[in-house]
Amino acid sequence: MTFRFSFGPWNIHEGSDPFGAPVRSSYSFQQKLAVYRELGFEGVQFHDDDVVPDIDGKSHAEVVKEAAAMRRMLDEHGLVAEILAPRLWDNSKGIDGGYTSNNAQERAYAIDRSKQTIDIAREMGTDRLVLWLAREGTYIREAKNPAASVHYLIDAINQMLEYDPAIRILIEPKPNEPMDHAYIPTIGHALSLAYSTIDPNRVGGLIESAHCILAGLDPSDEMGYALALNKLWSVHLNDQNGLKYDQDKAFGSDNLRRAFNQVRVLVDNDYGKNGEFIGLDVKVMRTQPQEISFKHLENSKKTFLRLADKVRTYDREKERAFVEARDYEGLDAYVLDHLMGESRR
Ligand code: 3MF
Ligand code: MG
Ligand code: MG
Repeated sequence: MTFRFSFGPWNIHEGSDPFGAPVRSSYSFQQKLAVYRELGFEGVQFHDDDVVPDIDGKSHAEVVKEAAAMRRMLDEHGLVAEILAPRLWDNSKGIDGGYTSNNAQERAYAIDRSKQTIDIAREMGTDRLVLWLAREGTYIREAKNPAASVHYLIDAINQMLEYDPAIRILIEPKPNEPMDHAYIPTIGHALSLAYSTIDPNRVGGLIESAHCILAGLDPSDEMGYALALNKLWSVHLNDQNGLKYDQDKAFGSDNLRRAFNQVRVLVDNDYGKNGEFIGLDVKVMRTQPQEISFKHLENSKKTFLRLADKVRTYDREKERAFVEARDYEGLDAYVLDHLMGESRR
């Protein structure tokens, strides 16, 4: 099995956090594109305004022209666009959530901007629109009507599906941050939303490891749930040390066994057979000097490939025998030995 890897340009960043300004100077977009190939990545994940800066106020013709120019730039680098995501959370009109805002004009803006993102996706040659529902939730429960909000979300997705008969929508769930509580915290929530739309076949999910961990859930079981329903259309592999701020650590850097199980469920279920990418959503540590600030990408990819090898060489017969005897202690020890590359004396 060969894997196609992707990441978003935001994964190469200047190191600012809520408590401190940037610590590294910026790489230009061209420099970032050059890094993709060097590190063995083929897919680029985009926000709408990565492709069309200052998108508000630009005409349809301008948006399409700029998207076409970006596509040519990707072609020159031998890269493809994997996904497009409307960056609604960064806009003053999305301050209280776009699709679920109490304000009808803000809801309309969110839908219009999503349609514009679909135009960009079409021009860039991808049918995958990602909705990270960042601010679709509340800081205090009384601020919005949770049942009405679900209907607003379904209505918004329906309008996107109607707008382009070829577009597919990937919902990226996250339980909290930036909001106190999000309305679509898990893949189960995301998929029940999918089945409530006018075309469930075109609505699926993107699962980020860290978001599952923040919900107190295991990423491999969440992935298994979506895979069973043929709804896992992209992933944001990364890692997270418990229930704290969203860390986006390098894949496997916190819990190697949890990472092994994610690779296992992906490989066992033939993830990638329809061209799905192994996507990363990782942030390098703030301490890294600029010239070595790509290591988190390199390390995550290497860890994935090494774990894929561990999945390939994992002894299924042994597993079957342990399971049959219900010797889960034996199975546990075998998995640890296998991951550590040694056998127990
Ligand atoms: C959230 C996402 C992205 C964010 C990105 C930048 C598609 O987990 O994956 O949305 O924009 O993380 O902060
Ligand atoms: Mg994250
Ligand atoms: Mg993500």
